[in-house]
Amino acid sequence: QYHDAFCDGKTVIVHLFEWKWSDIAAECERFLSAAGFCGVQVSPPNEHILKPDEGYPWWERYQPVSYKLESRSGNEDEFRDMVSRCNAVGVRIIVDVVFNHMTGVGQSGTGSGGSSFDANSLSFPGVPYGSNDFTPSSMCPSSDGGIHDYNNAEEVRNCYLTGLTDLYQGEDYVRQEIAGYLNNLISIGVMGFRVDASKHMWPGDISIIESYVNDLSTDAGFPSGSRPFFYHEVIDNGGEAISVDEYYDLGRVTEFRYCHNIRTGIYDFSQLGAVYRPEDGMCTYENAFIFVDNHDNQRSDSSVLTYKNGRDYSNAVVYTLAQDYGFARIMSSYDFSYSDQGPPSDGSGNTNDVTINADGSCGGGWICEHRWASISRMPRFRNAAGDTYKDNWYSDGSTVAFSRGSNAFFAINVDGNLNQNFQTGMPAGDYCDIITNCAKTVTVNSDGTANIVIDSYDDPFVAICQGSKG
Ligand code: LM2
Ligand code: CA
Repeated sequence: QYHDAFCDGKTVIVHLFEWKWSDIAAECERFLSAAGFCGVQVSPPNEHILKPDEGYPWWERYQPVSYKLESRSGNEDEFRDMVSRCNAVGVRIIVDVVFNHMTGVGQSGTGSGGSSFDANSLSFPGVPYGSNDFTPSSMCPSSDGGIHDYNNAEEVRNCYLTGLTDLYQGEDYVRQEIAGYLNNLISIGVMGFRVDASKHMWPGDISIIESYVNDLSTDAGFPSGSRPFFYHEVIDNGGEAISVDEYYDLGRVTEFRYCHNIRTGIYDFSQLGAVYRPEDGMCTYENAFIFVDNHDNQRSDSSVLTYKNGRDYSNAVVYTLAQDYGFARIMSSYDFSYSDQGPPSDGSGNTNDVTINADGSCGGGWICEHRWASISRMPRFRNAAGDTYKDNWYSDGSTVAFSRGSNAFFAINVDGNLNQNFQTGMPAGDYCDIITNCAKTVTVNSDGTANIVIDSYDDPFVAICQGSKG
């Protein structure tokens, strides 16, 4: 319950950060469906603040004004069109939902959907929320009402996160309003939710909200009785009051330690086998939600790999999709030179269309990591590997190789110069290497061994799987 995506065995999602609904609909049809993607995480679709004086920063979207579907990515009609067109080609929509808070204190005016609001009087008539719907200051232990002490769970959950007016999910009216927003999205046909700032909400309150949420829409093609797929954003690097395991009953949980461990492994292959460290309290296999970087840490944490790292980054994403731990999300970014910078736009806050070049790459400032050649082919591998575990593990410091049950085999080599026999665990036959789009063939012998050649430094992998037989 809540832990599974309903994607006919497809297992990889992509975050099309700040894309417009019209572009996402087109991307489902022209690329994601054929590439084997399960779904898309979309930016918050609800009404948000506008900050023209600060150049329309991306984080406007994390300051809700109402639950009207009117945002920088498009209006409600465009959102509905996206959901139905993506569903029609078997690509599901997962919505980033922000309900720990509304706007920051001091903000007032009119939101992206035309609703007025005034955070000073805790007035959000577009929902409507009023002053009784925010966490009473008596429940926040810090002297100024903000969160400072991450060793105090009451403070983390009852005080204001960077000055954002904190909704009181302990109150039934607030739970009903939040569930109403989620149910509206479900009725439109989405598959699930990325819950923003779950660390800052009580698991017991989230559990009640989830219990108010309907099953997925059978009109949208989901099996009757399917529960929405939830994953919760909980930043737990160890050593704080709040840990990921408190959220296991509520869905999957983001595992930020994976971001650091995969970077360590890419720079030191002897560490690649240890991207999951249970001794650190990392999410279990069934609960983990993993990614190489996300929209926050790609701009705030220099100890994660991002698109700016080029080949090291694609190595990290490809390895992430090959290995067996966690439910995986690919980040798809726009280029930025400073952390607040919004998406490519016309300067009046209107986001530009995504441009697709003749060679399939993106232009106009859109990075489209999910279209990088080697990355784009790996959903097919991960889907074929299914829920099999790593087997036939081989590591010598410059090469790591493993099978996924008898479904798939993967090798990565640090110097792009490998010619060696491996046990692949797979049935005999000729398989096409999906990384080279079948330019290379791997012959698996009757004893499961195969000669593996890697001679590319740019794409230093071999990946074969069931269904890639030549
Ligand atoms: C998240 N997960 O828990 C999001 O992934 C993250 O992107 C959000 O922060 C955060 N929680 C709140 O939803 C971003 C951004 C912040 C920004 C907030 C709200 O990283 O910098 O804060 O969204 O827009 C901004 C200002 C900050 C100000 C605050 C309130 O940067 O200086 O604090 O608004 O006005 C006074
Ligand atoms: Ca809170």
